[in-house]
Amino acid sequence: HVLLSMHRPKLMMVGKMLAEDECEALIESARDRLEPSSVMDHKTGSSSQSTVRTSHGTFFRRGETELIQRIEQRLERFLAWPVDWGEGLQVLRYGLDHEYKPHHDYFSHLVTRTHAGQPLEGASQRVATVLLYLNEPEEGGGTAFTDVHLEVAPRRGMAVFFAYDRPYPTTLTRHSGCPVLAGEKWVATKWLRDRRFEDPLALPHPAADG
Ligand code: PD2
Ligand code: ZN
Repeated sequence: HVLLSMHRPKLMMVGKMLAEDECEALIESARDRLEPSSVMDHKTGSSSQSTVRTSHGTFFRRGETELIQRIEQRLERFLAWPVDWGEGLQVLRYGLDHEYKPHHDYFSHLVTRTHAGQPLEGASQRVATVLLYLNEPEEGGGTAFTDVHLEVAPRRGMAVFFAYDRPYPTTLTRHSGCPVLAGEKWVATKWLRDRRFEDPLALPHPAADG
């Protein structure tokens, strides 16, 4: 159900990516484990809370539940991107006036390269984002692509996919989560990497000798 597709920025809106009951179940599985969202400092790579992003959220491990496995497999088929080249799903709740101010999702070169400009060993880069809308706020809460003056209305089960092949503003992927003006907004984010990504939340592998 591709509803809109464009090249600059590389962006797609897709209807019916999730079923109603999947949206509901994802919200319920996240509700009791939400924490204030944080943002990354592009100079140091460390995360902290900020007025840039006032939502609450939680990360799921890749494949953490049967539902998450099903969603990740669907995204893998649809996007032709391996599950283990993606971060775990993050579920976010925005209450009244909560927002995510304009930003890019890729990491600055400052955190993925050494001072000499060499790639940091093992550091993968984000190259695409999938947003999955889990409900519909009464007012506000759209996702705005500020370079091209496009605003996407959150519709339950709909996905927005956008890709940035380089960590540069010329990808035109600067975007924001607009403030929620009435009701609440639930959304899930999946960030895709340019190579296999070790999930930091992954459970340790059982020892080979048991
Ligand atoms: O919730 C959103 O609409 C939104 C907007 C911008 C989410 C993100 N960025 C994100 O999670 O990166
Ligand atoms: Zn974003």
